[in-house]
Amino acid sequence: MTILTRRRLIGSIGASAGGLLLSGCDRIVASPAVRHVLGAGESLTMGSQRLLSNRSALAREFSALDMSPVFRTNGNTNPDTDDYDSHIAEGFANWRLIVDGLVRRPLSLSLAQIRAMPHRTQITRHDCVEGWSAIGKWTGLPLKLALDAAGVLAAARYVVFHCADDFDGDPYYESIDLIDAYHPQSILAWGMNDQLLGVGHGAPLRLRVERQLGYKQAKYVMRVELVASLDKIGGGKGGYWEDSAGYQWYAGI
Ligand SMILES: Nc1nc2c(c(=O)[nH]1)N[C@H]1C(S)=C(S)[C@@H](COP(=O)(O)O)O[C@H]1N2
Ligand SMILES: [Mo]
Repeated sequence: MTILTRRRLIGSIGASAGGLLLSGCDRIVASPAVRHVLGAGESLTMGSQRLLSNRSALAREFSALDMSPVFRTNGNTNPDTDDYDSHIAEGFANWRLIVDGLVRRPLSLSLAQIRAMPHRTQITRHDCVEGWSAIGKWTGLPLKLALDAAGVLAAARYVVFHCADDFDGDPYYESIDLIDAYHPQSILAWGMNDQLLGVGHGAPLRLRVERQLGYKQAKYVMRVELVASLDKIGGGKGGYWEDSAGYQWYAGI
């Protein structure tokens, strides 16, 4: 972000934001097919049906007037590794998002490819467990589209987000279940507040999973892995803070 000119930033978001892709994407979100996937399952009991449809409800979306003048950064604000430094220097031209694990077709996507896919924009409130909130505008690839492109296998139950940063050698990672992964507001964001996502907020790609707390919003995402169990990932509790500080894995709000 630092080495990109303002003109290029505005150009790249401006070119896509008003285009057909956006409306196409909004249609995807509104389509009964997606709702069917989210609330699906003829054999489910009434109780689990209710649970699923609750979880598919949208987080509140705000208007541009509600956006916080300052959206603070938190946790790691730069992975500070040699590898990441080179990506900054190259404007993330050689960054790849890997989608692998329990998928039919593992993917390696460049940012150019990701930005050429349909995107969704949402203005939402971020709630950090430390007691602060901020309203920001996020633009990115619906996670569902990445998962569909890779072809999720029936054995997969969780999506793990591997990040480029660590705390004292323990890599930051997070995970969600497939209900949240297919939620229409779950996106891999590459834009924030009408600019390309900055380093402090997780460039070049960060998760937005709007029904959960701040620590689930993994920044610096470089790999999305589909797994059947979280047992063998990190400390086995599904995320960096879950492993190290006993935070809840399901941080629903
Ligand atoms: N990779 C990574 N993701 C992360 C963190 C982090 O330290 N590393 N911190 C989390 C926490 S606790 C919060 S509140 C948000 C902060 O996002 P922001 O810096 O864009 O405000 O990122 C979350 N995701
Ligand atoms: Mo947080």
